[in-house]
Amino acid sequence: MDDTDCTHGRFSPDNWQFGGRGMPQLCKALQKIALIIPYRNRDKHLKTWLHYMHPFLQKQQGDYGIYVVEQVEDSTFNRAKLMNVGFTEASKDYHYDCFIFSDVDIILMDERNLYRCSQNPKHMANSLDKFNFRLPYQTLFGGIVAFTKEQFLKVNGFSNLFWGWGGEDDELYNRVVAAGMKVERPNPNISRSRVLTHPRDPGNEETRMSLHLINKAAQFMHEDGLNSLKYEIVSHTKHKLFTKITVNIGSSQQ
Ligand code: UDH
Ligand code: MN
Repeated sequence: MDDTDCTHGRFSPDNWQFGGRGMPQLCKALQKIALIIPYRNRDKHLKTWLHYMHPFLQKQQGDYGIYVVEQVEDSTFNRAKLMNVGFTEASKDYHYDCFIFSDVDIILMDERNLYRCSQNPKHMANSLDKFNFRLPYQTLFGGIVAFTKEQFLKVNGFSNLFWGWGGEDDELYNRVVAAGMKVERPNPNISRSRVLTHPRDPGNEETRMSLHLINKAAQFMHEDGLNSLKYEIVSHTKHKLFTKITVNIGSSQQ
């Protein structure tokens, strides 16, 4: 996949729709990209992210939509399950064929780093300022990952069972390997990114509860994921710069 048909187009402000959808005017993008952001109570980060990333995506001639998936209050945060909801709901909106799952607090620094999917699932947060632009460990798969629809279906999405901070990204890495794919990464000189600093959020404490599942990815991936996902939509609103999906995903007690 490449975007050579879309590098000379121009992005026009007319080609803009509510719900955070943008598309180039004078060319046809090869990939239709949904950006999925797991979210709760990070208004300042979201504003910053939108401020930097819309122009970034437009300069890259992206045909894209931004989905902020908000977990309703009062249960422990579940980043991975929100990603699965985002994938499922965005797929009902438009024929997206590339899904980029992104934390709200990572801003790419170099426009050559294409927000696009590749032949293999792609880990895009491999060069963060907070880690001195180095990969802290070889199997790191957190922050931002890009999957084609086919790749994401092949791993049955994320596990739904990781409540609280940590582990869901390592489990997804193991799914990718178990499905016979490998992880790609952009050149770290190009993928340099800035991380907005913050303390740990209440309701997202580090958990060891589900960590035993990481090594069982191959065993459970076909029964835990997109095909076992349950949720209730609380609201689905198209704002100017993003589509916000507020969702009740239950709690670890259920
Ligand atoms: N998120 C929210 N709200 C929350 C928790 C998480 O929106 O209450 C989302 C958000 O998109 C965030 C992502 O989930 O970027 C990942 O969560 P995180 O940013 O808390 O994870 P990270 O690994 O931080 O960046 C861990 C805690 C940092 C403590 C640092 C103390 N120096
Ligand atoms: Mn963070």
